[in-house]
Amino acid sequence: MKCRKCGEKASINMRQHKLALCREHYLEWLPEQTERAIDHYRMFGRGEKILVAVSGGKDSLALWDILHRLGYDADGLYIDLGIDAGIGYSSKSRALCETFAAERGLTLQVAGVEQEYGASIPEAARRSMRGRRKPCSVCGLVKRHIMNRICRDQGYTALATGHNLDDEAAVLFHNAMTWAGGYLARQAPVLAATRSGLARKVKPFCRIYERETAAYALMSKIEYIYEECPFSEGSSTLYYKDILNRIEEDRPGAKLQFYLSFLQAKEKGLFAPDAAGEAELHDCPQCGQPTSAPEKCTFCRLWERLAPAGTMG
Ligand code: Q46
Ligand code: ZN
Ligand code: ZN
Repeated sequence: MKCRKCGEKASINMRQHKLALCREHYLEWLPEQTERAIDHYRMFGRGEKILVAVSGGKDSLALWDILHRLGYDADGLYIDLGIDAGIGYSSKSRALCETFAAERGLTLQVAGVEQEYGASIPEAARRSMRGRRKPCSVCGLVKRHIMNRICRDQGYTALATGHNLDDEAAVLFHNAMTWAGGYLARQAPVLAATRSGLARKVKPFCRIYERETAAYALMSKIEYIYEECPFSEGSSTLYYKDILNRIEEDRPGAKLQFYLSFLQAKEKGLFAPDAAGEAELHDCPQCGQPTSAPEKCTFCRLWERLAPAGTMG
């Protein structure tokens, strides 16, 4: 197999694009594709202050690398969840993010959940009785809050995450199985800020296959954590990813078509947002973030419930 651009030996063959490329041309091609998505969906422009949520995995580090190479003003945010699970998951992934940033002279913000709020994610989940087996709902809540807080306090206008096509297609598959209208209406490459001070949420890799981000990370010698978060085991996302991979194997390009056709259908109004489902938002009196809860937001109430009088400051 030869590189389409230079005729040298190809390092990657992408059946879904009928395209084979050598290392050098692949490392040019993926940033070009990323930039196209950024422009096409109007994610952000030059001169904007962007925050990239990095987990230490291949997708988010490849994204940060590419935004930096494309010349965007992008800082990183690592949220230390305090997950050990016998493999030192958080400390290992944090160290990889710190090394990545230091080697490139980039700014990495680190927010430690335990240091800032008094309990790690698994502990908060256990003590709040919210998902004692799986801390994912507490984790999602806390991550969203911290990302919003840092964007608001430090003036970032866009928050970029490393979600790739496989992630997006799996979520779409899951939601389509139950025609979850509200979720389908909100799934998009760009989520506009609902309030002033909140950042727009963007997914520059939404059209990029997971295999392509992995190849980029390997070819550009990015050191990333190979293990997934131990709590992702058995998740429905992994289940749907597996099914989609089997379909893709028989019909290269099926995943991309599934996702892009969904976006087109949505543009034509197939999944109009359910006005009744859009709850009125107000600012939480404690932290100031928008919430639909009657008074304080779910995040503030979570930490209150964890602190029986006299045991925590
Ligand atoms: S939610 Fe759950 Fe993830 Fe948090 S606890 Fe791990 S698997 S990291 S995206
Ligand atoms: Zn080439
Ligand atoms: Zn609050």
